[in-house]
Amino acid sequence: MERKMTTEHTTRSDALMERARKYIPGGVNSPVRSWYNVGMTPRFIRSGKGPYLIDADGNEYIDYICSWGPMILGHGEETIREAVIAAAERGLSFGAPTETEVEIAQFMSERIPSAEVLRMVNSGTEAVMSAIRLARGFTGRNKIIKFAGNYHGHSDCLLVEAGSGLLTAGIPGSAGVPEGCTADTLSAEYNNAESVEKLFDANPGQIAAVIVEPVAANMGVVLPGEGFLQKLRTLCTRNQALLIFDEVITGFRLAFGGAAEYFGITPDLVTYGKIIGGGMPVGAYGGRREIMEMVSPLGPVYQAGTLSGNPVAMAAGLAQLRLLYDHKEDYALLAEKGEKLYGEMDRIIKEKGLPWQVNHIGSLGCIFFTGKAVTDYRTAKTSDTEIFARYFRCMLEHGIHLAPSQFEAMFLSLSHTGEILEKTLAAFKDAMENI
Ligand code: KE4
Repeated sequence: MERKMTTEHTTRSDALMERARKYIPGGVNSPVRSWYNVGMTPRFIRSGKGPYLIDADGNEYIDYICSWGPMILGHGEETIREAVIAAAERGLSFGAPTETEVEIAQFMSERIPSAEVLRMVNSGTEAVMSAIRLARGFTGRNKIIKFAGNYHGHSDCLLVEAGSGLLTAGIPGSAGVPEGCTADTLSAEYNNAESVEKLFDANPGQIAAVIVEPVAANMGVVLPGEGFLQKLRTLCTRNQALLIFDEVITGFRLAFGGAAEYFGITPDLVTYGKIIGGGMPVGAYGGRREIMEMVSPLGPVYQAGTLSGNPVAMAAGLAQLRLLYDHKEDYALLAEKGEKLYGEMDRIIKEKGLPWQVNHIGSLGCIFFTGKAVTDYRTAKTSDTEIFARYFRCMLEHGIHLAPSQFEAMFLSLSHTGEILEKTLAAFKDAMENI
């Protein structure tokens, strides 16, 4: 398709962005969509189908954001669409329990060992915020350990050396968060279990939980080193603290049972988002019954939400989870696609004698423009974000829609065929020769 865009801006996206900036901060409803750090106007998307997005000017892109993870089956999946329409025809929201909420909770509980009981919320942020409050309520302790470069949504106490949009903007925290909110948040080094042990030793009997992205995907993609997650499991058990797996990205992506299944580690609490909503706003947190029964109305840990368990959102999420469960062999297919795409990217880099790094696992991956192996926040930050911006712009010229930040992931879907991957690799090869 002939590309109808200027070297700098697409006409309608440009006009829409100018209008948007009048009414929405930075013209976007989530900072990382602003494309500020790559110096371009974001493409306003009109529609999506499979691996493709169509922008406001009718340009077509191969999409590797996939709504930041939810669209693991590709855009516009028919079964999910039909489920949403059928649910919407019965009404959008009742503020009362519905059968679909029971169905999705039972479906997940019966298949996810670490989520015997679950509570639905409306975002990953809400899921993590609630899980932290629950861990504190259950243990009677206040301190939590998180990892530099991990991002768990934007609740106050977790905006400490966070990843994703904060790392993109080069800010470790946020204005408006009083010191009191983060005073009990301790920051450890990803892939350094000793840094966690030291915090436990320095704060005996005070740490409620350790929260971790079992595969970090908000400082770019950083894999857990051999034994790292197991050591966290051991340290939490030894210190009567809860291990929280933030599986908002990895949940139902690395395996149907997420990173917990993939690495064979059982967390005490798990948080979900993205894929469990099938593209609709859904988050959830879950754990064993004795912990989850601390949550209101049963217990003293309060948490609530007007649209939690929204029937239309539940229908979308349940439809997607059922498809993933019924075709679990597709996880091997996703991994094959990942191996082909990211493995070939790595081969091209090496063939050209470039120092860049490709980290990947399953359908998640990313390129770091640094010569250092990227294993944590410190090494991720050695990446050259200017080269990333040039890479991003070159791939966009080839019609490849990437996350607009060095510190995000590429998301593959089942709809990314071999031909799509070949086109992407051809664009990547050109980018490696010309940025
Ligand atoms: P949401 O509140 O954005 O649904 O989820 C927060 C969250 C929690 N935990 C993890 C591991 C996450 O990755 C996220 C959100 N992910 C980012 C992408 N890196 C969302 C994109 C955005 O902020 O627009």
